Amino acid sequence: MTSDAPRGVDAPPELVQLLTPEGERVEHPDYDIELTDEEVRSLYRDLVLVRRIDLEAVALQRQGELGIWASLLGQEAAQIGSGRALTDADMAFPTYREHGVAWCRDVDPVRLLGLFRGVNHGGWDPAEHNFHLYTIVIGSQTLHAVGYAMGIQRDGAEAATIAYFGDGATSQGDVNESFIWASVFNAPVVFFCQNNQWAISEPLEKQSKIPLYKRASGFGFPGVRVDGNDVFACLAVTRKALQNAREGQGPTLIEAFTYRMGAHTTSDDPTRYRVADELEAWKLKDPIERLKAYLFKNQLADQEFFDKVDAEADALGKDVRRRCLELPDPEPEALFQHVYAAQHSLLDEERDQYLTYLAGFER
Ligand SMILES: Cc1ncc(C[n+]2csc(CCOP(=O)(O)OP(=O)(O)O)c2C)c(N)n1
Ligand SMILES: [Mg+2]
Repeated sequence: MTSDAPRGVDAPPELVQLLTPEGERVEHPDYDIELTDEEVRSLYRDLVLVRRIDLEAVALQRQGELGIWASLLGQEAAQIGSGRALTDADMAFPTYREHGVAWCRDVDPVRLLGLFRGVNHGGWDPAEHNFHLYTIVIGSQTLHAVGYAMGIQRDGAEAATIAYFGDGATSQGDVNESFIWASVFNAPVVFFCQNNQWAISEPLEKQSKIPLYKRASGFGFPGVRVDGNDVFACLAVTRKALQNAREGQGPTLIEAFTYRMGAHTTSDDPTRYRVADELEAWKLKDPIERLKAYLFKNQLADQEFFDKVDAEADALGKDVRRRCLELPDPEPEALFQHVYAAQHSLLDEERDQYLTYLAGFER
């Protein structure tokens, strides 16, 4: 990276890329991907629809309908590419920004909104979707993913787990401990780090002196850096890492080199700590635009197709908004449910006390 280039923009030579920002298909000696035209169009549709869900959620927050929202803007390819690499049997452990992966796991977007609206504590059954609940405590889900991976390893399952986390999370003890456990127990886990260059207002250079993917070698497993705005490369690299994990070759660290184009969350104002040039430079690497250019150039899709996807996105946005506003408020006693698998006398007592207290007010 030259010193005057905006942060993270110059593609480092070791980056796995199969689709350039201009929409040109390129070869890579270690990674290739065979996709039908229909599959490529389907990836495009995924990218557009998750961006639309995200946009609607930001608008809902601005209108006071959500408490907060963590936007995935710019990270769609990293999430759809890796999410579509998973089999039904694989288990994903997300942070709070993995709306694109949730989409791939068939979690209704309104369920995500329920969490940010404060009407539930999770909103979906992880076992039903093989998609764990969102985790706000930075990095802790990597330990859960490794524990789960060690479990399925002992079951002899043909499956792997994938742990999502950010660049900032790599500085957490939990993440480093999970790397050690995964390494020495050869756990079938893929660590998928979305390096979006920022941890709220902390830039990447405050997390690491070396590229993040290189950390893996110190723990004894392979690390690879992929263009996180290239859905083909993210799919190919994650597929291979998951397959290696399922075949008993242990963990891989994937660093998806991308950029958080929005604010950290709707509570954040990135103009306070980063320059506009940086965002402008990354807009040229937009994950959706490059796939659109590829589809156009290769005559895999026409204007009618793009219009249809846009219309579908608008309808989805409307539907998500309507159903979000219709989400019922939970009963106060819901707070005490699902705390433990079995009933607990102390909780029962606390719930009764709370309900007696509430009964003292007019409702
Ligand atoms: C253990 C812990 N420490 C601090 C925080 C506050 N916090 C929330 S998000 C965040 C930054 C995370 O950055 P990164 O891992 O790069 O993920 P990104 O939000 O960029 O996707 C921090 C410090 C937290 N949630 N958990
Ligand atoms: Mg980050």
